Parts: sequence; structure tokens; C-alpha cells
Amino acid sequence: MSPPLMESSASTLVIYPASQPQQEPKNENNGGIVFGSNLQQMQGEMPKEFLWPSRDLVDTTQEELKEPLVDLAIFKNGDEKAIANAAELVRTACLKHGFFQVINHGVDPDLIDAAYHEIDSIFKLPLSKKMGAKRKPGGVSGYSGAHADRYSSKLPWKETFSFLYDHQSFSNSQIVDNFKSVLGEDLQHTGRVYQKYCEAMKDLSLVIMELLAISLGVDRGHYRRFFEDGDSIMRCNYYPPCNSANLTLGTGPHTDPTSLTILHQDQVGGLEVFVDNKWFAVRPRSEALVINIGDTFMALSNGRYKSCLHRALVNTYRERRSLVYFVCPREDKIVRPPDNLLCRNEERKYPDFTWSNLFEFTQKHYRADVATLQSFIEWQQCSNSKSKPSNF
Ligand SMILES: O=C(O)CCC(=O)C(=O)O
Repeated sequence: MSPPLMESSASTLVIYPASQPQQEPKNENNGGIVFGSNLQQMQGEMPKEFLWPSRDLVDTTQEELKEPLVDLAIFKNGDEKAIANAAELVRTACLKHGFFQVINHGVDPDLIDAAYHEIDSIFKLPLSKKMGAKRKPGGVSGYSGAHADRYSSKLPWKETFSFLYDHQSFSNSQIVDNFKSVLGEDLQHTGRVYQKYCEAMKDLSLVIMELLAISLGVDRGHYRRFFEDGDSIMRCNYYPPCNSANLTLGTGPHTDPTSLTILHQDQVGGLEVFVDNKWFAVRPRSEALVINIGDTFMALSNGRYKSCLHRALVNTYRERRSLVYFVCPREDKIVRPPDNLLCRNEERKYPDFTWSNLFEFTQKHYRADVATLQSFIEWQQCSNSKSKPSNF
């Protein structure tokens, strides 16, 4: 029987030998590697740029994490006892690993389906079109093929398309306009779907902020107010099937530098979370949304809540997709824990910083990994730029 690999008609990874003349666009830093279309057969031997060290690949158990499933219907019912119980579940999970899932979250399942459908509209575009929408150096928006224009080793086996969502925008077409200008009129409908998706994510994120505040015992509206005028980031991930899935990763081990991540993965599975020195698989649940704490929220909780260490595996036979909404504060907001969170004489774990500084650090100086926040704090404290830590 032929492998189900052939099911995939979406774009796949293509390697161009550096010496071979190319019709396709070539990136600046890593001349040999770009993503292309319908050329899976060229995959051949795994290119070294995609090989990950064995320490990042080991322990691929299929043991599932027993993370809490938090039912958000309680917010509609206004049942304070149920809300307190949910907050306790969230607190336990965030103190331990920073990860939980929510159900009855109010996001229309048809909207989630439509958002998946539109992932295909983006990644099945011709390579030239995608490269025309390529993310600019230091920026976050646009198309990226394996981040090959930024890094030359440990490349993730995936394509991404990212865009910003301003929580406060008066325009109800900010994303539609962005898609039209970056990918053309044909992608207007895709923009409309993601406009709605981001609006739903923003609303949900504020409910979760309220739950987090309750769980930390601070003013219930504190984080909601802090993020109301945020500038979030939406990312569509497309992971092509990979002949050597055991040698590479779709997304390497990292914590998110952002505040809170709301993720939906398709039924293929591959998301893993690191808990008690072990990687655990996260079971795909179509009705649930995955929530994880990021570095900025860890700072906002004075280190009480853990920024979740996670990664994504690729599949030998099946393409995989995920929809990721990274909640971020407005860029100039000062990140500091609320006063009433700090117990008397409790030391601040992290000095004040702005999201724009941390963001710049991760875009220009540091590849997000397990130590991003600590490295950023050291970087900020170094007055001499030459001694600033960097892992590029
Ligand atoms: O695709 C996934 O499940 C994880 C994605 C992720 O961690 C990321 O895009 O930062």
C-alpha cells in the first residue's frame, strides 16, 4: 500500500543544492534552503540544517499529560463556587507546568474549522507568492519557511504565517486589509475568517486573564485591564510530512516569550509539554483550546506561574496544522506584578521591562528557548552591548 504521504497536496519542503541555478527565490543567510510546492519527492536524505541534537529528540514517549480541562461555561452561569474550583485547578496547573485546556470556551467550532480551511489557502499558494509575503528581518508578520532566513541550524520542519492583531483597533477590517495588501485580493476571505478568529481569541483571552487573576488572588480585573489594549500575534503553523520525523522537530523546545498562548491543534497530534523532566504528549481535543503561560505572564506573576516548556513533533505520513494566538500587552506597557500579589518583603524576581524590549530581544538577539526570560534580564542589565548574551 502506498504511504498516506500522497494524501498531502499542500506545499512541502524542497532543498535546492546551493550550486544549482534556481528559478525560485533564494534567501539571504542560508542560500540552499527554501520551501516549495509539490516536490516532496526531492526530500531525499535529511538536510543537516534540520537535524536536532539527540538531547532535544530523546524521550519521545507517547504518554499523555493529564492536564486539567477547565469548563468555562461557569462564567456564563456566574456560579462563584464553580469559578473558585476552576481557579484552583488553573492555579495547580500553572504552579507546576503552566499548561491547561479549556472547554465550553464560546468560540464557534465552525469558525475553528474555517480557520483550518484557510491555513490551506495560505500554504498552498505558489512559492513565489509566499516569498513575496516573507517576514521582514526583525519583524513578526508574514511568511516564513522553516525560519531558514534567520537561522542556519536546528531548523523547524514547518512553514508559518503570522500577523499582528491590535486589540484596540477601531477598524473591523485590520486583518482583512493586511491579507489584501500582503497576499492579494484573492485572500480577502481568508482575512475575514482570521479577523473573526482573532476577535474571538481576544474575548476569550480576557476571560482567561480574569480566571488567572482569581487563581492568583489579585484584583479580578487586574490582568483583564492590562491586556484590554494589547497587541497580540496570530500564527498559522503548517508542518509537512517528513521522511525522517525522528531526526527533526516541527517546533523546538521553548517557552513562549509572550504572555499567554491559546492554541488549537488538529487531530494529527504532536504537541508535547515538559513536566517532571519528561516530555508528555498533549491529546488533540477538537472541542478544547490549549492554554499555556508564557514568559511575560511568568514575570507578571512574579515567577509563581511557570512558563510552559513545549515542542511539536512532525509526522512521517500526515501533514499537521495548528492555530496559535499569542496574547501580548501593548508594547509600551510596563511588565510588573500587581502590588497586592507580592507578599510583605517578597523580592521581585524580575525587574520592570516593556514587552517591546523583550520582543526586540527575541527578534534580533536571541532565539527563544528554555532560558529566554533569564537571558533577556541579563541582557537588559548589561550596559556594555558587547557583553550582552546572545545565542544566535
Ligand atoms: O504547533 C504546535 O502545536 C506548537 C506551536 C508552537 O509552539 C509555536 O508556534 O510556538
